[in-house]
Amino acid sequence: MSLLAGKVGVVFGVANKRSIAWAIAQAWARAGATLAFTYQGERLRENVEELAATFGAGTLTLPCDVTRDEEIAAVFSGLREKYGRLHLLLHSIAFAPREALEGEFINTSREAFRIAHDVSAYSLVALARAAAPLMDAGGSILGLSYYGAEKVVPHYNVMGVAKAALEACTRYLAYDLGPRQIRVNCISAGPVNTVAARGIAGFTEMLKLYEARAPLKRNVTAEELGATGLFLASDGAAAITGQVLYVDCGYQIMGM
Ligand code: NAD
Ligand code: 0WE
Repeated sequence: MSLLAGKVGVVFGVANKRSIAWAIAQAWARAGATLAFTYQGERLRENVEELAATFGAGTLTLPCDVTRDEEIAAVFSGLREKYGRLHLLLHSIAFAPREALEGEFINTSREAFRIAHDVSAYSLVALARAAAPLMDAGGSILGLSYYGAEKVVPHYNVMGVAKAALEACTRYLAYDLGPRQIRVNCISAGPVNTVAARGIAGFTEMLKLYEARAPLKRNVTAEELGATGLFLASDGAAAITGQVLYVDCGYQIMGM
């Protein structure tokens, strides 16, 4: 079943094999998509090149720190040169300075607020704008959010505010890009043990809490996020845009 045969995609946010971006990339690639990957900086270059090479030696990998306009521009001119078109874009990127995720939200500095929003929310707008001219046969743009966008999750702090912005950006981008048949959606994932999550104090307890409270009595797997990412990229989701789809074993529906 080659749901994405003939599609070209670009994946932002692979750090290692546990990254949610990697799970979604694998699902896309297995469904027949041709993928390119970006990496945040030299520190992650080897990791990403090695993983990308599992899809063939010719897999395009490009550097992209999303806070740098010139690196974003270089990614899309690289994609234009190699493929001339684009159908899929995955945004699986978030960052806030560590101190902003530790104390109280009220103490968030102007600079931490700016960085969190620049990296985690504005970047979706910048990437969508650069991608759209290449998506001339329509497309699917996918971001990753978290429940802290809609309810207070202690210590998620400014990241929750940035995810609320990401979800609103998803809706406004869906409106702007809809006439070009480019869809924009978010998966709101339950907690997954990745680099971005592992450093968080109390993360193991959070996994246990989800197991106890979620209707499915377990945590979501990376493979399941891949499967939902594939659905949202496929024609099965052709009329779905501007949405935040919870993939969290049902945790979000609970009131108590
Ligand atoms: P991860 O650490 O594997 O991925 C985060 C990625 O963000 C890394 O690849 C990192 O290089 C990239 N990044 C950070 N700053 C960047 C910058 N300036 N430029 C370019 N890239 C940058 O962790 P993950 O858990 O796979 O996170 C991926 C996405 O999923 C994030 O948006 C995160 O908020 C979201 N998410 C994670 C969880 C979870 O529990 N792990 C739950 C819900 C949503
Ligand atoms: O979006 C995230 C985490 C994103 C993240 C992680 C870090 C750790 C290292 C953003 N910035 C940084 N900065 C760093 O210096 N998640 C959804 C995972 C997560 O993070 C939490 C959570 C959950 C869940 C933080 C507090 C509470 C819950």
